[in-house]
Amino acid sequence: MERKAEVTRKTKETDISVILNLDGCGKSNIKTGIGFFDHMLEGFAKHGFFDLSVTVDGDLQVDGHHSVEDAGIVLGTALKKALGDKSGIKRYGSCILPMDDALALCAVDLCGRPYFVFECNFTAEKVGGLDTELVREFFYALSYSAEMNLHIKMISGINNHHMIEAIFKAFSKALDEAVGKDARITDVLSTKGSL
Ligand SMILES: [Mn+2]
Repeated sequence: MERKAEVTRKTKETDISVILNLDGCGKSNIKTGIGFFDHMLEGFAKHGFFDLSVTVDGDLQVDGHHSVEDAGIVLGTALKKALGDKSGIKRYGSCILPMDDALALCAVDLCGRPYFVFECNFTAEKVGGLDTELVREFFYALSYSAEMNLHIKMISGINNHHMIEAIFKAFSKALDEAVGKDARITDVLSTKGSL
């Protein structure tokens, strides 16, 4: 059975729909109105082998904040929904991902409790149409709505495009591992009996 979810969310600031298939092949159809953010979500889908459709109609006349933050909320909600009772999954995943000068670390625990750590200092205000400070907002929102522990750390980096892209790809690889199944896990991987 495919682990798939479709979530829509409409407020006065944004109108968002996300379709996520955790057992996909990396196909994506992304339209957020922010080109660089589309590029990041396409990479996330590709490298995690997720099929992902994201449509964001947001108040970009204000700025990108609501669009990016709310996309994180809806993607996190879709992830939580697609995971169901989390039986059979590895739960933990991590990745240290290089991209030229940038080296990003990402670790996730799909434990049902949100916790977020983000250590990265950007040196540019914007990359393309994306405010670099929104990278933190996106992953914060995603970690809370998916109810996961998420640690992101930039080990080193010079170019802000590379740094952000390394973060998205490291997250993608870490998440792909965490949602992956292990034949030895017959129930839920927790001494509590639930995640
Ligand atoms: Mn790129």
